[in-house]
Amino acid sequence: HGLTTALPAALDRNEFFIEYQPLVHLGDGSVRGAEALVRWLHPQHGVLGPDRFIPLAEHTGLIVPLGRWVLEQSVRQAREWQERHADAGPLRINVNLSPCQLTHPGLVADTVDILERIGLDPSSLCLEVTESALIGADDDLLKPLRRLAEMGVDIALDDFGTGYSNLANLRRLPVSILKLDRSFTQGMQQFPADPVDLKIVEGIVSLAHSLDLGVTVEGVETAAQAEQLRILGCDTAQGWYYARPGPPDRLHELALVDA
Ligand code: G
Ligand code: G
Ligand code: MN
Ligand code: NA
Repeated sequence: HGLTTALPAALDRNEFFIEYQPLVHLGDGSVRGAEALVRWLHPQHGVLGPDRFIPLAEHTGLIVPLGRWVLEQSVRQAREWQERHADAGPLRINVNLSPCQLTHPGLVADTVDILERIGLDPSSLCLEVTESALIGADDDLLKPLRRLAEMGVDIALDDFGTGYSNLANLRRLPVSILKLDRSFTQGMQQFPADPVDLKIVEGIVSLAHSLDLGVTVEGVETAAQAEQLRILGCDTAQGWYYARPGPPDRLHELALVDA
């Protein structure tokens, strides 16, 4: 595969870049941070999304140095936002982790090193792990996440609600945020929302809050969705209604608008 063989050189040549999509507090509409989403500016094919190359990077092991690069860039960016917007409260950064990064022995040391070197408080970092990566996870897999959580890093369960995980299992996971899959948000498109989706989201929010977990919703595209999800008690939202993924300075503009 041409893309696969081009990946290692792409990292050396700095062809990857990161777009940031704001995370918004549903209660008051303020920007609280952003999710980092990696892209590849390929010299022939133009901008490639993560779906095109993350699976290849996972397969070849390049995901470990690429993931470390994404983490370092993102932590640096969060630090810069915080310096420029001390008044906006500490803006936070969410970074996606592949399952292969979880099993890599350097994860905790690399993360600690990056946070310390750049000077970002661990509580300003959230690592997103998909629900499917943690289904049936044994203690060896959970240990590094647990250590990061003890340091104050938030762990979010991404795409929550699609993985058929045992809900009782949640207690065992060092997770502090549930990131509801976009499919639930889609059920809120009409007003009133799909009654089954309403019941499910109501149940998830109530379970999450009783376990002291935050709830983030993805894929919010309309004011009606945002309003229904706010009424249902979701805490944080992300989606095109607020902003598409974009360059880091977009967050400065958005955070300044509500400051
Ligand atoms: O960028 P886009 O909105 O198309 O995101 C598609 C998927 O790619 C998302 O589910 C996201 O979790 C994943 N993704 C984006 N950036 C990264 C990254 O840096 N590392 C990993 N492992 N996945 C990412
Ligand atoms: O980590 P995750 O796969 O959840 O990454 C978010 C993905 O969802 C990215 O591909 C991003 O571009 C996409 N996305 C973000 N906001 C919206 C939205 O409002 N609607 C839709 N359809 N997709 C979105
Ligand atoms: Mn994500
Ligand atoms: Na997701």
